[in-house]
Amino acid sequence: MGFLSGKRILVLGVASKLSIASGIAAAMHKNGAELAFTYQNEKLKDRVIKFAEGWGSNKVYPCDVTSDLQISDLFSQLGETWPELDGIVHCLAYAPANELNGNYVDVTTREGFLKAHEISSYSLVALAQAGRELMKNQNGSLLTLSYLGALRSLPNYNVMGLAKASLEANVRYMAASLGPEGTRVNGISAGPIKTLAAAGIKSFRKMLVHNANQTPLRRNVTIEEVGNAASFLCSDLASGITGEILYVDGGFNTTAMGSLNDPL
Ligand code: NAD
Ligand code: 0WE
Repeated sequence: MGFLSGKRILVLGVASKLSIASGIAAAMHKNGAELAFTYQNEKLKDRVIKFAEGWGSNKVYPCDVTSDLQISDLFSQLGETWPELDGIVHCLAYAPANELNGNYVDVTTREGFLKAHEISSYSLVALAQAGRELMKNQNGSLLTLSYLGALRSLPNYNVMGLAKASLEANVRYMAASLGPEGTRVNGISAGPIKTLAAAGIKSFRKMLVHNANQTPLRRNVTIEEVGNAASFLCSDLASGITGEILYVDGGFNTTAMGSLNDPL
């Protein structure tokens, strides 16, 4: 009997075994949750079906969050076998690659700004609306993934930082909206982790080394560690927590000067 047993949780954002969503799914499965999954496009379908199997699930649905139709179909299909839903894990983001490289003011476009905000922030409230009836009055919770670039500037994160700032405000406004019907809304701000989304980023390896050296724990965090915190936030152990951003970053955000013992 795990602390998530009896909980039915929908996980969006599995793309590979390295995905933060995969770390979350593995931890939630271990702690007894029943899981369902979505995939962004046909290219990812078979892979996500295979991963889902490994976590004891045959519930796998398409959902590109830029499509209102796919979002509404997702919850009507899910509702056929799960009349109640206890959690939604939103583990996705996107900005055009060419806007995540270079001087922010130089590289940002209207189109890229809108796309980044649509996929990375608006989608959270869109999913909450569509899933609202299934989640009502059962102490369910929504969880999203953010990054410190929401609050502080750093090289190249650029328009994603603005989208994460919007996402974090979304968490607070949604917590206020959905609190009266018992639904909690939280975020995890994770330290940098090598995933597919990180693979395309110039100098990501260098950032990982710098980050580890400047972090109180002197290392980067893992998707397992994010998974454990996510499991807690979506469980009844966190029944008093909503509107919160929980840092799983080895303490990086709490320091002002990092470490002076930088071997770089
Ligand atoms: P990932 O590449 O494994 O996952 C990103 C996911 O976003 C993929 O599954 C992709 O299919 C999905 N996605 C993109 N556009 C979509 C759309 N239109 N519709 C549906 N899905 C879409 O990378 P990840 O690092 O695991 O990212 C997951 C989340 O974690 C993101 O919100 C990211 O910002 C956040 N995050 C990542 C890090 C890091 O360093 N990797 C740190 C903090 C927060
Ligand atoms: O949120 C993220 C990455 C999100 C992301 C990644 C990509 C790469 C591929 C969003 N959109 C895209 N679009 C693509 O085409 N992180 C927290 C990881 C990350 O990304 C960075 C970072 C860190 C940390 C980009 C620049 C600087 C730092």
